Amino acid sequence: MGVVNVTPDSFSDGGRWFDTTAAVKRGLDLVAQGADLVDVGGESTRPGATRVDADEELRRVVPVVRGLASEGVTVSVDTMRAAVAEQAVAAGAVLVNDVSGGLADPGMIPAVAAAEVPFVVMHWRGFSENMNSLAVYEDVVAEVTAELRARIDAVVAGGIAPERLVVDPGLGFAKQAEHDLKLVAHLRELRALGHPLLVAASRKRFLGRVLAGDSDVPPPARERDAATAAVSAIAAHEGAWAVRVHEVRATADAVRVARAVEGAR
Ligand code: PMM
Repeated sequence: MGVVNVTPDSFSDGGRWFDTTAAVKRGLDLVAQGADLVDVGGESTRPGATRVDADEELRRVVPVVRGLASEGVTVSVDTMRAAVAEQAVAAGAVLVNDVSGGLADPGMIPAVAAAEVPFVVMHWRGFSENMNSLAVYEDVVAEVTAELRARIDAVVAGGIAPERLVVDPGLGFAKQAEHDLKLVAHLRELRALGHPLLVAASRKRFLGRVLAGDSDVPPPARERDAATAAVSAIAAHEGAWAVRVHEVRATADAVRVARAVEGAR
């Protein structure tokens, strides 16, 4: 899954694709690099980000979804708003990726149920403005798994078919670097929830921390793509359904290698 953030302020690629034509071109580039689907978002969720209003989010997202879908690209929409999900699906999106797992907007679950499209349920504890204060766990793997299970139950009770659900540990969302690493080390437990697993480590802070080593100076987000591909290989090896990344080529290669090694077992 390649990422196109149509935002001025996403932490790793903010401002680069903040124009419909550039964003559509970027999505096509990601497909050429090997992406099977392109995730289009219009609201930054970096820590501390404030929310964009719904009209602005629609203005950013819908033309890009339409442009990519009309080129035959499989498009998902990254949104916490039901109205954006609905209009994106009408414009050709075939999957709704809600980082709040349906918690941010009470209209989301009924909207996705009615649209009959797959839904990504991500582990989420609160909006970006204050999510760092929510990064408190005794056993992050057990708590994230239990909280995801509760969300799955709620989403299914709300009418979305269980076979349409994808789960995601929400790396970096109300999590410190050590929590993210622990979750990547225990993807198998998340697989045991019984749904396809999406892993989105791309360029995130925990990779910056790992790469900083003793220097304590993380490389900039755009220099974390090799580290991202390493997580992609691990995720593929652990049976993830998809990985969500900003640069696709290295990850597509990593996933191919992981699959070939699996095939040689
Ligand atoms: N992370 C971001 C945005 N959308 N969606 C899912 N399903 N999982 C994630 O971890 C996730 C996401 C934040 O990253 P970005 O703004 O750099 O793309």
